[in-house]
Amino acid sequence: MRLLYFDFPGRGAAIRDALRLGSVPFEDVRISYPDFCTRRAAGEFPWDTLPVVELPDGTVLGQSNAILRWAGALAGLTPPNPGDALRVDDLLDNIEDYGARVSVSIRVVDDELRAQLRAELAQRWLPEWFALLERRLAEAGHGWLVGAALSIADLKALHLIDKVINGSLSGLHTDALAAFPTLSAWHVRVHALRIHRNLA
Ligand SMILES: N[C@@H](CCC(=O)N[C@@H](CS)C(=O)NCC(=O)O)C(=O)O
Repeated sequence: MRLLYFDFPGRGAAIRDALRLGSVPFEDVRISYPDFCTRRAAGEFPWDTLPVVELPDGTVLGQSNAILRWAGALAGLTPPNPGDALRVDDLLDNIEDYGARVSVSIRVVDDELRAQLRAELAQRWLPEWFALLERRLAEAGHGWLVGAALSIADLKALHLIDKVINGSLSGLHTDALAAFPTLSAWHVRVHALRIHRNLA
């Protein structure tokens, strides 16, 4: 089986993590943007976007949350009971919503508008999102976003949070989690698990 994505974390990182944590064999194919454009023009990708997964039976699919759920099922990182599986899905869609706000601020070409969008993210959207995640962690009560174990929701949230606090996006602050102690502790916990499993 092959996973096709760009050579950066983006929407690929949680899928790669899930497959690796579950010791699921896969080929981690990294595609350059020019190569993507050529292959997209040739109609190679089902939705003209990445990530894409190619299964051994020839099935080719490409929606990141669908692929992540499938990877989670193979890896044992989706909860078995329907209520918790719903909670995971709820979070995956929520993370896409906040990710879209971040993506807009990356794609925009006007510097002034970018600075304005980043200020809104830093002052409003990210603190709001972090507070919501803190509440989810408190409700779940076991140190993970859903249930009593790490799930694909933790992995997807981790990679978007890392993107907004790693200092690569101007106007967003590396200490943005400091006001959220439960989320900060979770962030350390998920990274510790990744390091322990040689993912970092
Ligand atoms: N809803 C899709 C969105 C996929 C998507 O927008 N992928 C981006 C990379 S994260 C892409 O392929 N961008 C290339 C482009 O639009 O030129 C999913 O979740 O997989």
